Amino acid sequence: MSLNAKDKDAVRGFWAKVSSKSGEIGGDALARMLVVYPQTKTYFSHWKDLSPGSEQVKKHGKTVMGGVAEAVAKIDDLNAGLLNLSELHAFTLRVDPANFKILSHCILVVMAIMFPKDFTPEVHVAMDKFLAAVSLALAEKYR
Ligand code: HNI
Repeated sequence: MSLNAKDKDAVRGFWAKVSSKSGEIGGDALARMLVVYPQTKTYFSHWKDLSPGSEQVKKHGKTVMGGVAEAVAKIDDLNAGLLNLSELHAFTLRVDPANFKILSHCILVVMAIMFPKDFTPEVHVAMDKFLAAVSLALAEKYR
């Protein structure tokens, strides 16, 4: 299930097209996660407003996509590249890794909506594999 050279090219190419909108992608994806999978709200109970479009949702959406940008840059060694983020999510935030799959799904949905032309089946499968690899790398430090 690892990314081959063609997948990596597809991820880099698609990211180059969409990265200037990554804040919006992240905000929408996070908002969908919180609405469609309300069990994910527990991790953000310290926020004032968890509704779609709130300042905190928008800001954190941007932050998360900063992590995705870092992952694109470190696509050849995600475990090393995402080590700090993995430690943070495992030991400090204690996010159940099942939620990485949920957020990845929401990111894919938003990318497909925002970029219907560029989100070809080839890009779809490459981004799906990439986000699965990112999720695996984020869960790397759990045990
Ligand atoms: Ni996540 C903080 C990246 C999935 C809950 N998260 C971050 C930060 C980044 C980040 C970057 C900020 C780190 C820092 O402050 O140094 N998170 C990512 C990425 C993914 C992801 C790239 C997957 C694609 N995080 C998730 C999921 C959850 C989650 C699925 C829970 C459902 N993350 C958090 C929480 C914080 C967080 C909670 C702290 C936010 C805050 O405001 O306290």
